Amino acid sequence: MPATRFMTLHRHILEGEKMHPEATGELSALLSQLGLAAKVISLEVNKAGLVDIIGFTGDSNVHGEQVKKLDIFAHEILIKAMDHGGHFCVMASEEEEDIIHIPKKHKIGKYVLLFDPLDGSSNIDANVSIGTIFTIYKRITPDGEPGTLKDCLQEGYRQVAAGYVIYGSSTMLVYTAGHGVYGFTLDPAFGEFLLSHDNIKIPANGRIYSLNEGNYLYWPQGLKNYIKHLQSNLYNGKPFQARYIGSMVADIHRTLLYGGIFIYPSDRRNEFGKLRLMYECNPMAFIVEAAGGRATNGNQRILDLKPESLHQRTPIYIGSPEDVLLVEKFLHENKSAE
Ligand code: P6P
Repeated sequence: MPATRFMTLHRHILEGEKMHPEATGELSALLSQLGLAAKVISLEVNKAGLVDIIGFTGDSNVHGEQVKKLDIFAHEILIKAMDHGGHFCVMASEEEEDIIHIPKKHKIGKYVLLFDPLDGSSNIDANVSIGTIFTIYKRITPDGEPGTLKDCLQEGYRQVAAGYVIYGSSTMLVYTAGHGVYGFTLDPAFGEFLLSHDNIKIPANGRIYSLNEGNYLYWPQGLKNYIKHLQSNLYNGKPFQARYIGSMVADIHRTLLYGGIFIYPSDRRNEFGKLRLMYECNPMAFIVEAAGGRATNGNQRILDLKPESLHQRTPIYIGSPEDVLLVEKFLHENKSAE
């Protein structure tokens, strides 16, 4: 029986804590709580396709409960699951313009939680994989006080843990607490996340490039040259492969496991690209770097970017280190051509 056969998420987090004396039980508790929220969201996401079939009216279901948009549902589940455990001093969500305060009746903790509750949810009707992305920081304002925006706007290298849940052919939770990247697959029979991908390492390079080529006209010249370079050459004697799901969690999950590069660039229409720094690019960069990969905005390491606002966007080039370094070379060589 493989050693990891019944390594649950909760047990793995506890074991991880034993290896790092500086860790407190708190991180384990809140990561396990996130796993619980993921199970609840997974249940709802997986039956979303049935909404029309089982007679939900779209506004309220057969039980008279209001059927919410899935991303609002996921947002509310995460808040309900995480706001009372006494772990956090403040939270922030892609679905909420401002920071989310911990209700006065709950104990205030020393951590900060930022999340994108359901990234790619516009794909749900086509049954395309979507995901939840989360990141955890330690607060930097005095303990005991309500957390502030300052606690939320920390550079990515200060993350304590980060992870994502991908709701696909199976539901997987991938996380890092800075010491390796671990993937857990939800076993619906047990209702447990079981370790399925131990200590994930991204390949040094890969055959797959992933970006929305529909925006070619607006790309920087260096990126056009890079993609043409890939299309004019072979990878170990075979053509490169273009794969683009249009769901960041799914595209980066594939990149993490198979290698290659995911790109959402700035372009002539969007100076900072589309993806959000604080709760999309930073957590993904933290995970990919922990797996031996690289993540930059074309010039600077994503994790070193100084945040200015909660929902700011950043271009992102992320994946196998050799592939990210190569696209950066093309971008730098053509900087003057912009
Ligand atoms: P485009 C989904 O809407 C999302 O926010 C990310 O998950 C995904 O990577 C990106 O947008 C896709 O954007 O412009 O290619 O449709």
